[in-house]
Amino acid sequence: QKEYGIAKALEQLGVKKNNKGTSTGNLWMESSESISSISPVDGAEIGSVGITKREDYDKVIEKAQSAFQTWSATPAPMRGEIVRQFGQKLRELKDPLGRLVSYEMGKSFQEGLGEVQEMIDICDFAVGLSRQLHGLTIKSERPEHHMQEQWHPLGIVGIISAFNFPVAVWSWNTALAWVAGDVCVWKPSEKTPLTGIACQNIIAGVLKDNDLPEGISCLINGDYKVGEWMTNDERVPLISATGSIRMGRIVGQAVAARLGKSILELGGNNAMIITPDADLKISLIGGVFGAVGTAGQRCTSTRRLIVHEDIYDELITKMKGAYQQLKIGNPLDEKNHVGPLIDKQAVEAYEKAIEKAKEEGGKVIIEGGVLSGEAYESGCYVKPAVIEADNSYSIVQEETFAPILYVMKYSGGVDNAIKLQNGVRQGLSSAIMTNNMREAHQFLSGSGSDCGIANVNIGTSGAEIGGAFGGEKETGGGRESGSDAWKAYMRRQTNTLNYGDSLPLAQGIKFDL
Ligand code: UN1
Repeated sequence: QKEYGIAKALEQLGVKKNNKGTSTGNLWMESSESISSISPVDGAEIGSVGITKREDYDKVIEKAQSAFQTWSATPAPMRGEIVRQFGQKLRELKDPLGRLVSYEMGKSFQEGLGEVQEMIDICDFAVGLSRQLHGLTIKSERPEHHMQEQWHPLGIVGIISAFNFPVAVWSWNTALAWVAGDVCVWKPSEKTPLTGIACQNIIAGVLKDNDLPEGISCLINGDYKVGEWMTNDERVPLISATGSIRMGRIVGQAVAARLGKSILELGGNNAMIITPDADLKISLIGGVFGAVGTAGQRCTSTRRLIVHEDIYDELITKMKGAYQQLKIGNPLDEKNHVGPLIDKQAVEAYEKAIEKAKEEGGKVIIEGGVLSGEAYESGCYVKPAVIEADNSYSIVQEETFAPILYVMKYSGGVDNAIKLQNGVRQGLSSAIMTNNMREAHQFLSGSGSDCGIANVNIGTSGAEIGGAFGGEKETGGGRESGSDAWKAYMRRQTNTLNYGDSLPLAQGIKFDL
């Protein structure tokens, strides 16, 4: 079997067979227990990573606290320079890191490279931002007074990330947090721990080259219990968590109980509306990529297609043709479109969801199924499925992280389609395909899509880093990445300054002694 350059990639990234899993910059701590990383591509064990011990977690937090003293006092543009150097290293290591992402997570090599590109892009964004952490000046109601707003570093940012974007989501958080003057402690998904080691090695090298203190970038590993140490820890003022709604509910409540801050980026149930005025060619590409890209394991994956009855049959025929052309197999082989699911548990969830959809009355349009035999030995490869379903089915209301697309018809005006699209508990991404200006604007209006992301003539997945990323309702409300998402990583301070020699009180209150 071809090796696809994995051994060389691991070497270039400094990832060993057995890795210590707890680190503050360049300092790595021993552990007795470990997590092994199994590739869904071929079922092979790629390597292992040590699980963080409680006492080492405390050491990590102490190192982070002490690094924060130095880092927060470093001018923001100089912090930006460190992020620039990190981005430069990512450019140099784009191929091996993209390859490891593909091999450990299972997404196509192209998408692995795309993920590293997102890291590079957010670094560039953050470097510019490091000179633009602007506050407002505000006119005071009092004579000889100035008012202004300043943004100050927060402290330690705890990052809990998911397997599906094992490196990009971390970098969206860290690149902003670092220029903001914060230090970061990262718990990657236990399903993709080796990409975590690779990233920590890269930033640790940059910190060492610049003689910066241990603790600006820390790594911890383990399951939810290790994550819980952070969510319950008052020394960590902000937790940024990406993952399931179930996880987000637990994390959000724990952080709120200690009145900490959180950024939650949870599940989506993203729909694409296709109206009679849609360009069917781009609708098809956008819809199919959205549903099967990353094997349906993006938060932004297209789960539902809401199609006008007038074009329904034509679209379904075209979908059948497109799905027939999909090549499923080793994601490192560039001729394949669809790689494996992350593990066998995910395969089970996929099978159960299809069963459930059938039980509830769903009509299979494109048959799914688990693939076996040569090239599918890992047991994680499945066929993308399309099921005609009703929006009210309980399974349609849930996010199944797999390539299952539910299609449904609408009739009448676009408001009927928007009602269906909004008729779920999640609110991450949404799309309308139309050349009708009225429909497009209605979709983007306040009574249109209720999602954090709403696109016209573009699919639901593949957002650029320049915009704020996140969603409403059970998606958790957090925003990461571009626009002014940086503000969540800083604390706002309002300053009122009196340069006169009397003390007028606000609201005209008189108080003379
Ligand atoms: C995710 O699935 O958690 O918009 C992130 C997209 C990617 C990021 C997805 N840029 O699909």
